[in-house]
Amino acid sequence: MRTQVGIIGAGPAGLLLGQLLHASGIDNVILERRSGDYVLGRIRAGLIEHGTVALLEQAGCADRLHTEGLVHEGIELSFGGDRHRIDLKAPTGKVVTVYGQTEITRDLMQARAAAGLKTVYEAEAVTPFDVMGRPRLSYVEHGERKELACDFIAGCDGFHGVSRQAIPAEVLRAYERVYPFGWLGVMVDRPPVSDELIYASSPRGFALCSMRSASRSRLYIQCRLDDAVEDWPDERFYAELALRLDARAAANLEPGPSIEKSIAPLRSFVAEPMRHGRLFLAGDAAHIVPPTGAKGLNLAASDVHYLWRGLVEHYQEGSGAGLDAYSQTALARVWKAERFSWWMTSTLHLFPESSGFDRRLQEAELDYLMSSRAAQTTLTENYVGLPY
Ligand code: RFL
Ligand code: PHB
Repeated sequence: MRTQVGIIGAGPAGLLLGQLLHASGIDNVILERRSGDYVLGRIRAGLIEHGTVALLEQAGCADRLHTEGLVHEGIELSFGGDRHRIDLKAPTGKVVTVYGQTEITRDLMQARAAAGLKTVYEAEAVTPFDVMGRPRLSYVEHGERKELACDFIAGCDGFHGVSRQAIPAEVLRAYERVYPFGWLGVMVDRPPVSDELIYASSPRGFALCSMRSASRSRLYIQCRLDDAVEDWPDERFYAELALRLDARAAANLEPGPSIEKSIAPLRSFVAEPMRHGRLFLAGDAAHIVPPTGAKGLNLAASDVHYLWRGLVEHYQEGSGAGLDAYSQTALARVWKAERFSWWMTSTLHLFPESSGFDRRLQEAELDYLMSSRAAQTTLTENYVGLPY
């Protein structure tokens, strides 16, 4: 089998790249380790930048997002017993959209199926070969060993994928910070606590009240790294969440039976470079951010934007300039999102080892934020998404 671009991974990065390439007349095949249902069952991101929305439009996959997505013009910060609104639209002219990663994935999968593009689900032992010469992907399908020859390989296989490992250790540099806590997330069919997202910083730790629709909430609390989901029956979760919110938000919280509950550790990670020969990394395969800034999926989308434009330049104009600049261009934006996500995490969470001095600094940071237009502009222009 032969294709122009062999894509590893059918998460949002791989599926979006596939649709954009198809829209530009570039042939591609996706190899995915899991089943389609498994991929759709992973509950993750919920907040989409305007740039990501524009890419989904260009891919022809934004119709449902525009009817069902919730447009938000602000966020709320809860600390010191009060709630404070930060307007996103006034300083930036931009808004964000609440639309689940599961729904984006579903829309992209349906469009891919409708276009008749090839996706091999449950592809085992996917391995890139000869990425400096004539790239190939070997894999096992239904017990049979197969090979896909391609011009380029896009490694969109997430943090635990194989493509980053195909870059030799002497070439790859990794930068990492692991945070001493995780997020416990609960999905529940109850209306949102507020019309906008509430990011709460409290002496008991961080909490976030997000949503998926007018009748479905997505709620998170900071938890210990050694906590297990079984340690957090629903009653304990809601009691702890209420203690971390201002009184008005706590009064609005409607407990209900959780329909999903999971724990995610928090990590910052960047691998450089994002290109090795004809192999290009995109999304979580190259970098991870803690979810506090809502940047992970949106960074995957901006990588895909640069890679898509580079591949279009190569095939339509015979120029390698975009592909040659890919790693540097993508990393410049990645590091700014890393900085912002680290800052949001550091400002809002309770660090087990923090001193009284550290906590006073956090309070001063939040106080400054609410009293300074400049500080709010810095937050908002990063939160709505820096330009591509
Ligand atoms: P994914 O989604 O991990 O997809 C990678 C795909 O590759 C497959 N794969 C392989 N396929 C073949 N062979 C192999 N050897 C393979 N190894 C792996 C996997 O099965 C999978 O299908 O990476 P991608 O596409 O780069 O997308 C990244 C996003 O999923 C991620 O950044 C976001 O979910 C992060 N994130 C958020 N991002 C936002 O922009 N806004 C948010 O509000 C937001 N909230 C979140 C989040 C992540 C969270 N968790 C659980 C980490 C909230 C949470 C709690
Ligand atoms: C979510 O809705 O899952 C979500 C929203 C904002 C974040 C993180 C997660 O910062």
